[in-house]
Amino acid sequence: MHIVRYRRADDATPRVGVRTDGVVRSLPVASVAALLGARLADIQALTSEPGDVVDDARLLAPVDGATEVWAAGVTYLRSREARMEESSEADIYGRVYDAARPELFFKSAAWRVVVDGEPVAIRADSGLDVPEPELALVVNRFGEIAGYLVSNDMSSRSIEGENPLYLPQAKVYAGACALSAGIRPAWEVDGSDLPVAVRVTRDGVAVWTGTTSTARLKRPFADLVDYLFKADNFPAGAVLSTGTGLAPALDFTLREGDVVTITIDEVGELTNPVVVGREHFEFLRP
Ligand code: DO4
Ligand code: MG
Repeated sequence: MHIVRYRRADDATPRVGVRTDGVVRSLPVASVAALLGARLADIQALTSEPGDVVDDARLLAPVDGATEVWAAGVTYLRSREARMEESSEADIYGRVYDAARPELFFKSAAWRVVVDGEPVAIRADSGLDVPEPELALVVNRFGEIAGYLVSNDMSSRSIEGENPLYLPQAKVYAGACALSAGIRPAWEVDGSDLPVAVRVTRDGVAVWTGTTSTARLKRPFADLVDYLFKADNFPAGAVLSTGTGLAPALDFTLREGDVVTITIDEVGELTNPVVVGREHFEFLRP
């Protein structure tokens, strides 16, 4: 079962439901943000009794309202290595990998998130660009992990590599944050050892593939959530992308027209075509 946001053919209002074996059913809650304001036990109870079948649902990005997307960095050995190769300041990545405090950064407001099938972007002023395949935690306002999503933390390696203080520009821009459409409830799946796979195709040919497992994540999920909630409140919950364990060699860069597919067993699949520039994202509105 997945928790989804959807829109009906004849109704502009986004709604919340559950999707099981391809069938969407409605839920009596106005938004995912409202759902994430509830305790885990109440979310589980609400989603266990869905209403009518919705036969014309178009799935939307799985977050809304005041729910923010955050991300963790350098949480896998492969990410540490890749950053040390690309950066003018290699040492800081080694230090953060070993430190008690994780790297956490703001990634996206809910309205800026793109979903499966929509484009992801390369910045027009960037020269070296990658998708970052990541498992994302969906956390309620009480810091309980309610579910999981597939996330693509699109990144400019050239901008971050030039100077780590450019990280927000390397990570936060139109089309930089993609999430899979359905939240897989945490009470249905153990996220601690899930295969993660990426495939980038160019003119129908795979130009980069990779696999890893969430078991290689250096930090427990609960530690990442604890640090996120240490000094801030999330009344509409948060999505916390847990970092990438997959990075290509430095001679690979994404190009316009590539298609990125990320699969996490038991959680979902996320496929997005790649475009260049912010003009492709005027369809996103708060
Ligand atoms: O330190 C830069 C960002 C790292 C990141 O996004 C990752 O490891 O996934
Ligand atoms: Mg990342």
